[in-house]
Amino acid sequence: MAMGRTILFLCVLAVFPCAHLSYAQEGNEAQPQKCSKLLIRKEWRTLTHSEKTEWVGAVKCLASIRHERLSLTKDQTVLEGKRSLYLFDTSLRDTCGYNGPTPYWDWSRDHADLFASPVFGDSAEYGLGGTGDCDSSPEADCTVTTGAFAPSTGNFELAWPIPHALRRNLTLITGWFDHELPQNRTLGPEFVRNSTEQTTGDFFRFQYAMTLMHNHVHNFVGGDLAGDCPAGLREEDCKGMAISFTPNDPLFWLHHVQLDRLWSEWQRHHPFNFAAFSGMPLNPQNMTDPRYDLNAHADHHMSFDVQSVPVAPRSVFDTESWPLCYRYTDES
Ligand SMILES: *[C@@H]1O[C@H](CO)[C@@H](O)[C@H](O)[C@H]1NC(C)=O
Ligand SMILES: *[C@@H]1O[C@H](CO)[C@@H](O)[C@H](O)[C@H]1NC(C)=O
Ligand SMILES: *[C@@H]1O[C@H](CO)[C@@H](O)[C@H](O)[C@H]1NC(C)=O
Ligand SMILES: *[C@@H]1O[C@H](CO)[C@@H](O)[C@H](O)[C@H]1NC(C)=O
Ligand SMILES: [Cu+2]
Repeated sequence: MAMGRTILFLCVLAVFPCAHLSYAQEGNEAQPQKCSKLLIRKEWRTLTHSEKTEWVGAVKCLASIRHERLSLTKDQTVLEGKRSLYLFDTSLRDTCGYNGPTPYWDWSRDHADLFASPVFGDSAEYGLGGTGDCDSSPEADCTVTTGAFAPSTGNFELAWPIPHALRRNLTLITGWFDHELPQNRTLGPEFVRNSTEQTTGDFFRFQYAMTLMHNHVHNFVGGDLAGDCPAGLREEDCKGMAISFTPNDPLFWLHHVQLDRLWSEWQRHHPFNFAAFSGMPLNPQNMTDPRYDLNAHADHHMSFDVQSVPVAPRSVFDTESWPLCYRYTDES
């Protein structure tokens, strides 16, 4: 459940499809509970090789547990292939025995050369792999061939929401937008600082900046993180999908934890920010988007997808309280 905050947040942001996210709240709400300990979240490059290896191992463990819940398309068609059990951080720990820190990717450290980021490491033991092979053959499909999730590492296949290889196509200019600016323009420390320091008390403006950073990392990485339809699947099967492919890339979790960390930084930047929350649409011209809820407020129970229990934003404001129980290493 430790991913809950980002999940919640981005569903409010609602520019990227939210159905790819899930929040599982455990326990009994009527009984206030205390954190027995605080888990620590750390930047990926500060993890030791053995911590990285353990995290990668737990991700593979979780991704290998297949189940048959959820139909995938809007018309309730279930696609071939068992999906992995992939409800993240809590399951990594409870189901796959992970005990280490929850990692995040602070991409602002790499803004000047995102391609050289340590998150794209090629170690077959603990690297998350680099850009994919988009060219060697028509079937190459931007499959990631380096790192611990490459098909060549053996008897392992990611499977969200169906079994298929991890794909990436790192690029600063995607070609998807007119007059496109480089996708890293919002990923440097100055933009991040502006986002947290120039939006005091204004959730709407903070949300807007967060959405840009969120989307631009998805766009830069491409492949699964951009939710691309795998080559083996018919385009029309992908189109109606109620669940996005984006969490198939383990980098998804590192990126979303970073966004959660920025929210936490913003909350601590000024007392007006801590409980600031609103359901304002990002594009006020378009009130018809069903994903926007103008009436959303901190006590509003928001549902995400069929696997998740609705949760009120207020219950996840404080990362150091139950049910979240974590903190970031760089917080004082
Ligand atoms: C974006 O990346 C390019 C190429 O790596 C670099 O020259 C540029 O400074 C970066 N822009 C920002 C805002 O970091
Ligand atoms: C990969 O990204 C480049 C842009 O840098 C684009 O031209 C190309 O079509 C993409 N390849 C695939 C297979 O999506
Ligand atoms: C940060 O804010 C300052 C002051 O408003 C502005 O001049 C600058 O362009 C902003 N930088 C970025 C990267 O948005
Ligand atoms: C408004 O949102 C709806 C639902 O997502 C979409 O179909 C429509 O194209 C949007 N309109 C504009 C002007 O963006
Ligand atoms: Cu996302």
